[in-house]
Amino acid sequence: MDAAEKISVEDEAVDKKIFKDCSKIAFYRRQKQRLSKKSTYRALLDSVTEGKESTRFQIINEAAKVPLLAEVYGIEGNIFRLKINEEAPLKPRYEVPDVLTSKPSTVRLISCSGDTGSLVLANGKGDLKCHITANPFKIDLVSEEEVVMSINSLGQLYFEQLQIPPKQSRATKENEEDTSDDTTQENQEELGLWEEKFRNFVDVKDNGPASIGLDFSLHGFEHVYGIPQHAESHQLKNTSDGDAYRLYNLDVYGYKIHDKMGIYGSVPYLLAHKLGRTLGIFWLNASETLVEINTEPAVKYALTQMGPVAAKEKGRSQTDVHWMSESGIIDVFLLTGPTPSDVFKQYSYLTGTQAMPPLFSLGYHQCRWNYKDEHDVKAVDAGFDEHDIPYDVMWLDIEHTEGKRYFTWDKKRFPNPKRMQELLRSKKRKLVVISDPHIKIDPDYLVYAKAKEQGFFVRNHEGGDFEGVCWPGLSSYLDFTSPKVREWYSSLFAFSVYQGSTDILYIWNDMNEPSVFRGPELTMQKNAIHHGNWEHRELHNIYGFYQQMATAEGLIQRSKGKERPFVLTRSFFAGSQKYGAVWTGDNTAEWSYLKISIPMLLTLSVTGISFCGADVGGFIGNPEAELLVRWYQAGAYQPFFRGHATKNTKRREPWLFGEEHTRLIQEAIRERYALLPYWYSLFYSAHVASQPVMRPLWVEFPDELETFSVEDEYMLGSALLVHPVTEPKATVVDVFLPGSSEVWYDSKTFAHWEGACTVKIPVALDTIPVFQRGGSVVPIKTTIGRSTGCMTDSPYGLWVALSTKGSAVGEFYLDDGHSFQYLHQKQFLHRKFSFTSGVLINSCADKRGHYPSKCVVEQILVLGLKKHPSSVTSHSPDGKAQPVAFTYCAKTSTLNLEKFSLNIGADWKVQIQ
Ligand code: NBV
Repeated sequence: MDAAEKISVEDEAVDKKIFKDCSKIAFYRRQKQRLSKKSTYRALLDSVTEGKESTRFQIINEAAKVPLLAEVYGIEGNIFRLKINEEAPLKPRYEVPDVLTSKPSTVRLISCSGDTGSLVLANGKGDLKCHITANPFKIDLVSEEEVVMSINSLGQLYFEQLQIPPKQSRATKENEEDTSDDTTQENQEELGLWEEKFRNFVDVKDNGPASIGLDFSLHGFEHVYGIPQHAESHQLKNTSDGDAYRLYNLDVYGYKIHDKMGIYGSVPYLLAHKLGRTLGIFWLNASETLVEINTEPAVKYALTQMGPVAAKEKGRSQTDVHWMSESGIIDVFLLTGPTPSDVFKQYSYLTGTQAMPPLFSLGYHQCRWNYKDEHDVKAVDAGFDEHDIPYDVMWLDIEHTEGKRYFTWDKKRFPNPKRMQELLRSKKRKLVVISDPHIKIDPDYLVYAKAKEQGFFVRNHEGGDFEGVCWPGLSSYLDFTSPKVREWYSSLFAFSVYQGSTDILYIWNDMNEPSVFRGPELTMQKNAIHHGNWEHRELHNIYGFYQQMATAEGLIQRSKGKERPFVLTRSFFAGSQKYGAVWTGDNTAEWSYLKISIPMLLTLSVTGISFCGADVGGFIGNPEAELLVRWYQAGAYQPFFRGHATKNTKRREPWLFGEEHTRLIQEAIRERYALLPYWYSLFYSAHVASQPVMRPLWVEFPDELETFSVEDEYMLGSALLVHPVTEPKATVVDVFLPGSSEVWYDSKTFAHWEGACTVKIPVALDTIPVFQRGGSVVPIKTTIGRSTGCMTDSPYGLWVALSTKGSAVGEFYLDDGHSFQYLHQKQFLHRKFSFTSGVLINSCADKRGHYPSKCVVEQILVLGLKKHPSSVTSHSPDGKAQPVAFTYCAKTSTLNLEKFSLNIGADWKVQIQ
């Protein structure tokens, strides 16, 4: 299939035949077949050695007799790590590098073994224990005397030892412990040990079978989440009657929804939650991975004539999670919580937190495949100003280049890229251009020639450069797994090298699964060779991670380390949050895709990737005006906010759908801009404190069972609850307001409700159901400009929503919005607002930070104030007391302080009497 063919094929929905389901995956079949035979592992506890960092012992399979080496580590912050590898593999097995932020600090485990058949390892405090049973081998994770998780209690530990290829050794059969009776041609094919066929593709495996697997039983848990990316519900489903969740990064244009097939990115990290405890399982493996989930609920329902009734309480609920990977080693981190917030911190301790985005990137982004030429860009840019719609970033897709040669410009369409960027700069706007990992094979193309000369491409099985077809035609693929290649790629972003680039140009990495048009499942052959002679199969899922890493580094370097980068990537892995933003790829302009964007983004958010979004409007197809409006309204309340459309779609800039719809889109985007101070503060909290920006309700209300399955609404930070309208012609939405001691305020009408109820909210096309939680303070901008940069000096407002006890707290973070000075020079402002007993106080939240701001708070809105005040007085830092003008509305219990003017960064208070 060539590029043109691909587009025409892609006019239709995804052709699932191109992609494997589990039955087509040989290591899955092998594990299933072998596990049905039940051969168990035994831990040899007389082999235990206690090293400085870990406790090691051998485990042995009763059939294979070849020992495996298990290592248990205690890691700072209540984390356990279990590694299992062959004791003496024929050659080293791949261990994923570059994902762990630094070597995690280990804590000494104290062994307090009971009897000969078991070993107990405890963390320093003794409240967490690993109870290892020798035969059959099993590990129980015990927290405060409760077994919360068992490992290998189902006996699914599976480890294929590396073997000498059959051609080289007549003794092979002896090593193939489990296949000795399966030597028929047919069976060899079925097992896919050294060769695996799929459609017209043959995967030749020089290393033979190397797959691994292990089971985890989560006791008392029936709610599990995570393991993106799938177009599926937030809460993971049982896989017992269908395919496992697949983690294999693939380019699936118009992916099907409610499907467990792998799409663009993979984070092999699962969270489990129950009342009183949250856990995480981080399976550090970058090869193709499958995850089976089996949940047994505590309560079974029986059907009677009167309808379903809860049958007798069955012991305890349990969720079994079975991980299987094609190769590598078992390297798994057990995050023990106990709270959701603790698990987020534990995970980011291992993989890093969300990069602090430059402020502009939280504004609205305008993209299309393609904005044709400079003139088109100019006209679209002007359109925003004409219609008074703020936006921050113009995007250029692949056609901006000279024949899809990244780092170049099509001279006819973009004769003067710097001039174009100056126009954007004059409005404090930015440009993002695309840069894919495939490089056109063209000796006259400098990027190609240099990479070729230095041997920077992925190699094929035969040792030459890997060649595959992508947008430019025949291409080679940069080997981003090599530090040298990354260093070189980063250097291409230097202003002196990247002709026509300026400091307002940022980058978009697409097709980095990697997408290879004629490849198996539209990706790279698994036996392609990377740096260090590793096969592609070992590291497939981390390829895109490395491209984004090198791109972000390039943008930092071009500014001599001063400026924060912005890089959007389609493919990602655990830890990608450190390098920028992620989006959900090629979705479709249908209501169901708008709806599923919420759970998809919630899943990314709880797995560390806070900066995520879905193409507004739906990439494929033409949304009707109502859908487009609803999508803008939803997108305005999602972290990465970009309108995008594929090539053959009708133009859909916000003003092309009639006056009324233009106004509604404008309104939604303006709401986004009004809330920017809150967004930015939330990103700071994600960056420094690991808390997701977009939060499923269970994260904020972990003690309320009713929240555990909610995924049509969510929290932004801890203050706002958003329930986007995702149904056509909606006149009402059912909004669940959690928390029996909470009070919630409609952000527009100020109507309020007590929590723990579902309310019917009437909606018109201009309604975005957003509710502020009583007890919170949300900082906003009161004046909206053309772009975030134009709003630097504009005034602030505070929405103070009182709790049932009449109090509220909130935070506000500010820095220059673009540099690393907040980090290196502590040039930031971190304020705290608190309201109690009628007094609102603005105080410093972090004394280390200093950042002068001219901005004032000019409006304060207090929601839920029951009594008409007799006076309001402000007390400024110099001790001056001044009366403040106010209006009070008894009907809605709101107090509005206008004509207020106190600096946002100063200590002051306002007294309401
Ligand atoms: O570069 C073109 C598109 C891009 O617009 C889209 O956002 C990506 O997800 N890209 C995929 C490649 C082609 C898709 C058919």
